[in-house]
Amino acid sequence: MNTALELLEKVSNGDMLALARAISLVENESEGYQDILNALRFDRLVPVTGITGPPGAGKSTLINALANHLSNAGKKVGILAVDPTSPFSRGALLGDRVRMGDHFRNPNIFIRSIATRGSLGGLSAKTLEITDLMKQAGFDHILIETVGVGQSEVEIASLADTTVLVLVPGAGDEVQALKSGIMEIADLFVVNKADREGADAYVRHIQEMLGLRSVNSHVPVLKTAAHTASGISELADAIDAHYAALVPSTKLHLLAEKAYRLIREQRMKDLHIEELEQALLEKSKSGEFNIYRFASERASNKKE
Ligand SMILES: Nc1nc2c(ncn2[C@@H]2O[C@H](COP(=O)(O)OP(=O)(O)OP(=O)(O)O)[C@@H](O)[C@H]2O)c(=O)[nH]1
Ligand SMILES: [Mg+2]
Repeated sequence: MNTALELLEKVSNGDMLALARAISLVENESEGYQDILNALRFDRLVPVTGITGPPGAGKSTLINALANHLSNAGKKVGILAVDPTSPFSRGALLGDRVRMGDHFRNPNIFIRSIATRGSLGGLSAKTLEITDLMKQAGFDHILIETVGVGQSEVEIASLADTTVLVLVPGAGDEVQALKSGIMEIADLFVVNKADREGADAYVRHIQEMLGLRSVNSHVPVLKTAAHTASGISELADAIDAHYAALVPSTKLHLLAEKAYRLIREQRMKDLHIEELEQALLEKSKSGEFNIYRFASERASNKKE
């Protein structure tokens, strides 16, 4: 057996050090990473919950409280924080550890930060793969934190079984968050920092907005104060209920979206604008040149 597969074996035995190493291997596409992915098993169902929302909404604090709650109920929890800052900046990692600090010595909770693709946030290119890898390690629940900027909320929705949108009463980002299309993809709304003024009015506001849309007018809107764990057990119950109610057609759709993304990535792998420029340099000068024929030939991999 090669070393990558030996590593996966250790992951499957619940070795957290091996899991950390395997995640790095996949994140960096190091030798053997494809072997690991190809050997993953999908026979054990592990609920994946994505927690998204504007910067500072309290996502990490909420995940911290939720993980505590699950751990107290005897569950093992894997947390993946998709951090907009670089993996090479130790500050970011430490920052997350400080905020999720309670769990440092809790053997039931594993925390890992991975970098996003771009400096503006969004998901890491390998979030899907790393989530599936984490599923091998015997967790009962996986929680993923992403900052809700641009496309990332929509991406997380295709990756998580349950997508939770965390908002804060009176925050400047609220209108933007509500407009950005996330209303349609959130399975649960959380109004966090409910210890602040205006929480009830804000809950009503969200409910009204949801009521205007027939697609998801039934979506629960919960209130939490994550820093004191208030409302966390209700949130955990709502997540469980959503997961339990997932119908086979929704699961199939989620799976198809994942497959679509993976196939698209593989197809795009050899496509680079610089290389196209090189290839076009001579060709485009010829009177015979036709960009549609060129593109079709390229797409079917017939490089002349
Ligand atoms: N008053 C109050 N403060 C809270 C609550 N939840 C979180 N906070 C505080 O809000 C600040 C931001 O919390 P985080 O959990 O780091 O927020 P985040 O959404 O993870 O932030 P980013 O990852 O930077 O986007 C921290 O100072 C928390 O202590 C809450 O329910 N009430
Ligand atoms: Mg955070």
